[in-house]
Amino acid sequence: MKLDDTTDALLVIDVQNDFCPGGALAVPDGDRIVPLVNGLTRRFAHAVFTQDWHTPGHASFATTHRKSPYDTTSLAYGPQVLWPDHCVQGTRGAEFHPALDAARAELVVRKGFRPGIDSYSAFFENDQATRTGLSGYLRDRGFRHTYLCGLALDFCVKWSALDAVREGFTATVIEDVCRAIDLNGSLAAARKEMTTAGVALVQSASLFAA
Ligand code: VGL
Ligand code: ZN
Repeated sequence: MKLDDTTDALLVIDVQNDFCPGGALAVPDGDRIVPLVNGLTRRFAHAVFTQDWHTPGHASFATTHRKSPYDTTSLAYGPQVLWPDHCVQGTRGAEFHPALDAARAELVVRKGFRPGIDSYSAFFENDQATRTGLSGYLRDRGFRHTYLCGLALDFCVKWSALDAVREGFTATVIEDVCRAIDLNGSLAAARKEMTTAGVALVQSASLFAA
């Protein structure tokens, strides 16, 4: 596979303390990808990072509904998994992992800051209608191909990849530079959904093979 510096953008999804071991919504081995992400940001000419950025008492938090984490509830836009409180604006948990080289980010997209709407995707909030502005940004800059890595593969990375395709970009998920939550088979389901939608799943080594 050959990368093109003018049309290809790396999307680094939610590599934040709360998604790493010790964090509020820790993804198993989430921190293990950090050196690999740093390697990718040096190989790609352009990178956009996302940051899950919730208000206190956010509608996606179980505590807000006096329910248990990982229960499902119904919000105005449909079913919503309820999460432990995580990535609250301005907290340490919401910061990027300290070893992540975020200096290479040309744009940081914050998402999930509307108190009543969750936002897994870097492109649309979970109502599937409210835009983050990322499509317009990528188009304005002439990018056509997105390459995704980060946390979590079966939630924010998946939703971002599906929306990238829906918005007319190609999407390639760099699987070994992701980790999954894997809630009730969500990882296998995510792989299937992405493949069906035309998202490519690759290993990082194949990107740079001669
Ligand atoms: C995420 C659940 C809730 C993610 C964010 O980054 O995958 N998952 N908020
Ligand atoms: Zn979240």
